[in-house]
Amino acid sequence: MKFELDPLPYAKDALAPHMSAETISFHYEKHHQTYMNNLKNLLQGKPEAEKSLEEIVKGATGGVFNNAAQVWNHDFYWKSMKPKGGGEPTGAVLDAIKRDFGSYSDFRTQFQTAAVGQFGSGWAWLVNEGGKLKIVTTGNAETPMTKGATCLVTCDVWEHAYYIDYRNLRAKFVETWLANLVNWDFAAANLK
Ligand code: MN3
Repeated sequence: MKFELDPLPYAKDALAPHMSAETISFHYEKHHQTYMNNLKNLLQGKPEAEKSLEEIVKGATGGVFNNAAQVWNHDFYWKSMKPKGGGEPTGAVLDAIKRDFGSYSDFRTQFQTAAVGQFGSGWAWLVNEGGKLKIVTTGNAETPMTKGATCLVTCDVWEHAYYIDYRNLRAKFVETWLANLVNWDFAAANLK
């Protein structure tokens, strides 16, 4: 792998006012970049450095796993948001949500509850597992992609994701993320 972050899919101020340019600057240029730097240092001169990021995440443990998975999770997170995102999806994603959660409103409530209920640092995900959509949460760097699930979107619920804009109010952040930020086009592409 190249050990370079993918560029952000939008300008740093493109998600304001729901997510500030300051949050994105710290999160992408400091947190995300640090995981990449750590991974590069850990794998320098080792055969794993030739593998793809996905292969490294799936095969690693300990510090290599933590940093590689956080690189992957954050790349997936940036793509899970877009300017003027959020709200109720349409098309195949909405159909699958209705099939597996009953209604969009029920999905939203369950996602909110799961994301707010994840104790400490972690992630809330919408995944496709064997043809059924599920909401899962993971702690720290853990990621459903190592467990055979196809990830559709993820919300980062580490404090660094929301503390500048929302302080301690994770519930307000998740509510805003669902209403204004989540990228259902990305979910639709991952569902195909
Ligand atoms: Mn983060």
